[in-house]
Amino acid sequence: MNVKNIITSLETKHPGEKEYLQAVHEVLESIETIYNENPQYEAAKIIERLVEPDRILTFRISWTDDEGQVHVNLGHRVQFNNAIGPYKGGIRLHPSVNLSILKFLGFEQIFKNALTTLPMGGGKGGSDFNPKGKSDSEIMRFCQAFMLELWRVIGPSTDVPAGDIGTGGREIGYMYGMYKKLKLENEGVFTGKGLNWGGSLIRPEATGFGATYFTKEMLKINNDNFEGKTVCVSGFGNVAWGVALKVTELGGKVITISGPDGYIYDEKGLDADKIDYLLDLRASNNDIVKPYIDEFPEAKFVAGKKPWEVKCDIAMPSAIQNELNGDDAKTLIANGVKYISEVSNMGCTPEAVEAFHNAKLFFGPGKAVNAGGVGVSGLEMSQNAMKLNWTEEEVDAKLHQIMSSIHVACLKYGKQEDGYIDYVKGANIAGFIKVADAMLDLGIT
Ligand code: 2IT
Repeated sequence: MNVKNIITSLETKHPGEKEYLQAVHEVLESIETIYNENPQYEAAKIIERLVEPDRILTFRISWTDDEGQVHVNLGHRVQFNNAIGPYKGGIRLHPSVNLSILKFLGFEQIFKNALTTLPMGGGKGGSDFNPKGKSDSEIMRFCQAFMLELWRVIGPSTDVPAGDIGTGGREIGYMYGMYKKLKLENEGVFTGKGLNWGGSLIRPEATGFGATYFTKEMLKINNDNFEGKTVCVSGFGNVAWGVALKVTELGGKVITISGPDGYIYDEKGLDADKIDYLLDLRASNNDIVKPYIDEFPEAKFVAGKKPWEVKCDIAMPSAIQNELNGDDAKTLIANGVKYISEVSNMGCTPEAVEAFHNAKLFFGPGKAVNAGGVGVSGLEMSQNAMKLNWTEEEVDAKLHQIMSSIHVACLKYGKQEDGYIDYVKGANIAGFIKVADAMLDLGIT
């Protein structure tokens, strides 16, 4: 394999799909050596088959707002690879959504899902619909219209969607309600369901909790822990909330959160009351963080900026792709950051990752760090298939197990000769080998 040639040919075939090309480039760079050492991969054209989705469904969604105005959005489902299990991945509802973003997310999902140890392939879907500021009934009408197309291509053994940015428990409810109406089955396609109708305990917290468990492992191999560490978190959605809860519980001090309006710096750190307040703020369907300082005047609001200028021991980007760039990385490094746990999917730009690697810092990539979310989705599927529910303790213990096994896999394939752990390489190689070997076993399809 020649990475440059493959990327050049993909650029010609898919011009302008920059996030997708970025994600593919990162994985190919990591696996190049191992790929070329194993000629059976090249012989079966594993890379050429892996970088193109199995199929993509694109569809129009028409819905009516509360004033009777008609709106049209675009929806997609990228079914990327199902070598090791049904396509699995969330649905993103955000005005920035386009095919490049969903293809990058679907591609990442293949390796992430392989790392969980559970039998799940990779997929992703979404729409450029903006849920912010919409009424409950507008959200319901949109979700139902979205499902009128999507239901045909999903199913418990085919493709199992879930939440992502803009899609939480409420949206999953409306989508799953319509799916059941159309399909006349109740086998639990969709994860992130409500507890009363097939959901799993710990699923809402799973991404943030899992990310914190993974970071705990990164600290542990350095004989370190969260106690007294300052942690900069971005975002304040479902994922950032889970991170804040668990980091605080483990003795870390979460000193920032952020929204599109800017960031909050709370020197004292978040506590249970502040985290509860954040939940209410989010539930008010408003993604701005400034109101926090009205409630907790000792904190500061910094308008229009990201929190990476704040001095911290650990940085945990938990908002959206490419939210931490090369300059941010330099600032964090100059301020003495020691660990970077990428909780968002591809939250750091390639320049940022390179800067962290050059400084020999511990950088956990999203597909390892945030795999707890889809990991517990896999556990939700297991519970649905067995038609029983595990307790909170059982699910949390399994989540722990999943995250530490991902950490072990990263060490196995990421440990360099000088002892430095390249978690990016580790995660990419471990995920790739599992999927590639499955593809070899399954023949040319
Ligand atoms: O990025 C992700 O891993 C998710 N949004 C969760 C996917 C899932 O199927 O639970």
